[in-house]
Amino acid sequence: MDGLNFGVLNRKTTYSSEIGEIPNSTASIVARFKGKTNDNKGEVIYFDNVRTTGDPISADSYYAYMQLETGWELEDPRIAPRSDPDGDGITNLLEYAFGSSPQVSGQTVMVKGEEVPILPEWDLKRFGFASVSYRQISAPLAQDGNDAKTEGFHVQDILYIAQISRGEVDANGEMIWVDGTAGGETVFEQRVPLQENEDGTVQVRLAGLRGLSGTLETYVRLVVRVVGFEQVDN
Ligand SMILES: [Ca+2]
Repeated sequence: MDGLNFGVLNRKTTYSSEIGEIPNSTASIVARFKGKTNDNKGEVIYFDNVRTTGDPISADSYYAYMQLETGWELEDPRIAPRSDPDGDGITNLLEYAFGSSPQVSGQTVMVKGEEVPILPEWDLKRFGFASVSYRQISAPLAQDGNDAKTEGFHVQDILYIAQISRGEVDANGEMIWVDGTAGGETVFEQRVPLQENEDGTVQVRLAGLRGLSGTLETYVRLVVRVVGFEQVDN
């Protein structure tokens, strides 16, 4: 980043700087931005839209996955998390989370010679216990999210949380969803080991801990959330 010249920033200014070749052994890069003010009256310097560009070498985050899979540039509107450029009804974010291609239209993928659904499959067991089977990125779990009961699963920059709702709504009319995070009621647990799908995903099977009510309507869902950056539509 040497040579980056900020100067006086009373106007919108764009700077770019080449870091140069990064050794293959590099695990992380720290870029430090420093600015000097001209007075001591508490002048504030803002950094906005800081972006690194380059070709990722492994798909360990949403944009790295998208760039490796498609070759699209970050400016390309097709790369946005909510876009569905292959028109199969599965947004790019979900294609990434469930390990399918954002460029191949379809609701299923081949796993060990069998066609399996890309989206989560819900099932209702005896006594109204819901269970879910879904594809999850095959990578080490983050330290802060490794228990389906309490935290959901945190893999790379994706958080997977199974929830139920009993149809109750809050003051704003929004449906109230329950999960075990933040000390909430535990509603699902993992009873069987993760199973390798051998296509970059593992199959996760969670069992419901609360029977669905016989009189009230009960809903289930799997929340998939990117952590570490706010979702932005291009
Ligand atoms: Ca799609």
